[in-house]
Amino acid sequence: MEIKFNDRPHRRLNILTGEWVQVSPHRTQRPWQGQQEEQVKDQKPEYDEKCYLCPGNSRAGDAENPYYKSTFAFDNDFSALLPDIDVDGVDRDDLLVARTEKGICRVICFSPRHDLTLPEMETGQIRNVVDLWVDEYRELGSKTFINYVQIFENKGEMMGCSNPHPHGQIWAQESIPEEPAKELVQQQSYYQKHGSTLLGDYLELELEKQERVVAQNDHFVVLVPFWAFWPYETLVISRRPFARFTDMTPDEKEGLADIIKKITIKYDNLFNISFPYSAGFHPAPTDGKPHPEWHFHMHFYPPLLRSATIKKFSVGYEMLGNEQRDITAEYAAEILRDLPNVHYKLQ
Ligand code: H2U
Ligand code: ZN
Repeated sequence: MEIKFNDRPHRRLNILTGEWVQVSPHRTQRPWQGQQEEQVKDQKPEYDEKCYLCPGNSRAGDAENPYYKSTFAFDNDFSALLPDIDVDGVDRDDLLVARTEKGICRVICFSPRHDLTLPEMETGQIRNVVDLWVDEYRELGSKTFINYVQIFENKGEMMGCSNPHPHGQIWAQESIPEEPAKELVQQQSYYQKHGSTLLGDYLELELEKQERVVAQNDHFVVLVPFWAFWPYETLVISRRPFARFTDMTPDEKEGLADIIKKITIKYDNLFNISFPYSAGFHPAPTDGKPHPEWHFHMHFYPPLLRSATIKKFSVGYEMLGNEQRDITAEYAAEILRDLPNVHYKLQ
């Protein structure tokens, strides 16, 4: 079953959220310009005395970082969520509705080195980050008031990242946030109907077709989803349908580190820059339910469009009407797939 209207405006269904994306491929008939930036030699030092994440430095308040050698996690000094608040709520005639929300925010340093990013770290070092994510998911998720553990990374100033030191964040909270909540509904209804996971069956189809697959290893596949919204959006799907960070075998943890390295190298090689994105995991909720429907995956949402400086703006029609994209998912996948697997700084 092929799309016969790939040169015409059409809509594609995001099966994970149940929302439609408008695709307008006829607007980009122009060929890929391959526009790459001058290779700017990064001037960042291995250690920055002014960085609040570097080993031994002080942070907001009077907290001080240890001289960590691998990874390091701490409670966010400006946590958006707090664990110790009294439960309260209002509902004024279905018109003014609110309730308190408990949670914990953490910051995760990926490396003591100020000048590295995930694609430039060794797979073994990324594996240490994977192990930390697993530990944090287990520990935070085991608290009775934590029903979802959202692990993510904002990379690059364009994404509002405040510091180049390689780091990510975790927001763990009582409610299941909106995005995973939509995915829960979609995955549950598919599982009830078909008896298999939505992403497992989707992955099988994509592996048959190959046209949207970007890279893979024995345990994970990274592809541009059929319904991608961001120009170079990708989805990392586990081959085995498991639900949680804590379900991963040692080999799968290794595989996750490897696939993260693979896709982030390709991203950096797209414009020969440290490629900005927001990325994060969608594991099953930690609400004590079994979640046989849930299929572990990771999203990469990069904002860049045609060059290192041209950003896709999600405004106008997108704010008021519908998400929309020009280049097709297939086209983006082809570009990413063909990029070198060696980081441009090492080429
Ligand atoms: P970004 O990933 O968006 O750059 O955020 C970094 C986080 O680090 C941010 O949430 C926290 C901020 O609250 N932070 C500390 O916890 N301590 C500090 O001393 C500075 C920043
Ligand atoms: Zn630093």
